[in-house]
Amino acid sequence: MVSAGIHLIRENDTGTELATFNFNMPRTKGLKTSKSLVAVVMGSKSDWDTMRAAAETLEKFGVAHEAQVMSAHRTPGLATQFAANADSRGVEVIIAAAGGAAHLAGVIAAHTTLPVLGVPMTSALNGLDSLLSTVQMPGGIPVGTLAIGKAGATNAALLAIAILANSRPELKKKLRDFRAEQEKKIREAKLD
Ligand code: AIR
Repeated sequence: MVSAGIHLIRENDTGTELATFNFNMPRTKGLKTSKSLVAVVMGSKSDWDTMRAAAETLEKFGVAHEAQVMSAHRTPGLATQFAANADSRGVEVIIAAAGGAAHLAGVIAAHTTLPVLGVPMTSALNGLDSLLSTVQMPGGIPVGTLAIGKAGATNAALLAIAILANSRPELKKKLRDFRAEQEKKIREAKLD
């Protein structure tokens, strides 16, 4: 058994397929293959409460994605294997979240040329350790680092969508509509 959660939304010829696999599932066949465009990975199941916001945002935009637990320290082989295989599986953007000594995004980035977006998780040090561990990459191996916590999770998904939207006009339209709706809500906000 592994402590992992996989939440897959796939696009196929007939539309969008959603499959959610429970945590603590038996893993006997190695890495799952899928047509996910965005892969969301996180260092611990305890990060999922925050990273759910990334998955939900991708879901809202109808972007095929998957989510999985892996750790740069606790499952280093899985993290490197995942990163090395992601490109050939059709993944176009990886979102990697971790807290504390947050090395997951950096390790993933070291093993792929796909864009890697890092999300620092809150921690015993309020996420500052996670932020610095994720953002301070040596020149040559970039990690695009977002804000600490839920805002970072949501924005990582929006940034992944923006990257994908460069070659997908329908996604660009959805992003523009989202911004317009957001602006409308704020303009119409009434205070007590
Ligand atoms: N973590 C897991 N492996 C390496 C790191 N840095 C992080 C997780 C989580 C934190 O450690 O990303 O934010 C605490 O994990 P846990 O499993 O103890 O709750």
